[in-house]
Amino acid sequence: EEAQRLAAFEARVGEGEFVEAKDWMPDHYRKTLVRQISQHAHSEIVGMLPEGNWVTRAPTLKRKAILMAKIQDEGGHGLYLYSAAETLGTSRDQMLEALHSGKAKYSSIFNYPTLNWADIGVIGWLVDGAAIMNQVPLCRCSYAPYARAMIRICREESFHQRQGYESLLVMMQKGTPEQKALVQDAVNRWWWPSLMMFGPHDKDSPNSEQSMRWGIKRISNDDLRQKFVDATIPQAEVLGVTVPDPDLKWNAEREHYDFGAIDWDEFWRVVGGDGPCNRERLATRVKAWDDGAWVREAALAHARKQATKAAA
Ligand code: FAQ
Repeated sequence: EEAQRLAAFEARVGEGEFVEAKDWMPDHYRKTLVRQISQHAHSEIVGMLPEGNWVTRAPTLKRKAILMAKIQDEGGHGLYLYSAAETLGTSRDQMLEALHSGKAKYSSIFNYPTLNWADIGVIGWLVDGAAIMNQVPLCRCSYAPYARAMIRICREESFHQRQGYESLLVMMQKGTPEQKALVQDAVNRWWWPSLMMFGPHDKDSPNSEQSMRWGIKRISNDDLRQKFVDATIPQAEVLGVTVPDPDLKWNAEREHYDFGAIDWDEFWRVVGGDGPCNRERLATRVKAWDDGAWVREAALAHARKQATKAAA
C-alpha cells in the first residue's frame, strides 16, 4: 500500500500538481523540505548581519533608510520561511536550536566580512542577484506553502538587487577614483563566493536528483550558476568593473560564458564552519536569542494571564 501511495504521489508531482500541508507525502520529501526551507530561513536571518554592520556608517540618510528597509525585508523573509517549514510539523524552536548548536546550515555567502561601503551595493547586485536566480524557480516548487512564500520574497529580492546595482552605478559614474576602487575591490572579494551560493557541481550534489524528481528544485545548481554568470557579465560591463576570473570568456558556440574553476576546498571549509566569519555570525545569533529570553517569557506570561481572564 505504501508503494502505491508513493507511486500516486510521484505521478501527481510529475504532472506539476502542488502538494499542500495536509496531503500525504513521503517521509523523505518532508525531511528534504524542512532541511531546505529551514536552511533558507536561517540564511535570511544570518544574512541580516553583514549588512547590519554598515547601518551606522551609511554615507547618506537615503542610503541608510534603504539599507534598513532591506534588512527588515530579510527578517520578514526569514519569518515567512520558518512558517512554511512549520507547516511540515517542525517547530520554530527546533529549527532555531539546530541553527544555534551549529547543526543546521545556512548559506556560505554570509560568512564573509563586509569591509567597505561598496560591499553593501555588491551584496545587493551579486548576492541578491544570485538569490533571485535560484529562487524564481522555487516559486514553482511542488510544495505549495513554500512556493507561495517565494513569490513575495522574489519581488522584494528584485528590489534589493536593483538598489544595490543603482548604488554601485552612482559610485562608478559620479565617484572619485578612490570610490571606484572600493567598488572593484568589493567585486573582487564577492564574485567567487557568489558563484558558490548555487552549491556544488551537479555531479557532487547528493540531494539534486531526488529534489529534481520531486519538483522541489526545478533547475540544477550548475545551470543556475551559468544563467547567473551570463546575466551578470553584461551588467559588470555597464558598471565598468571586471570580475576576478582570467578564464572568463564568451563562448560563441555554446552561447554562454565559460568561466574558471571554483575553489571547492574553500566552499566546503566555509560550509563546514571554518570561514572568515562563521564563529562571529553564530555567536551573534546565539547572543540575540539569549538576550531576547525575557521578551519571550513576558509574552508567554501575558498570554497565560489573558487565558485565565478569559476562563474566569
Ligand atoms: N552554502 O546536494 P546539494 C538569501 C549544502 S539567499 C551552504 O546541492 P541542495 C537572500 C547543502 O545544504 C541564500 N551550504 O543541496 C539574501 C547540502 O547540505 P545538507 C539562501 C550549501 O539543498 C540575500 C550540501 O551542501 N538561499 O538568503 C550551499 O539540493 C542578501 C550538498 O548540496 C537558499 O537557501 C551553500 N551555498 O541545494 C539575504 C535557497 N550549497 O543540507 C540577505 C534555497 C549547498 O545535505 C542578503 N535552497 N550547500 O547537509 C536551495 O535552493 C538549495 O538548498 C541549494 C543547495 C541550491 C542552496
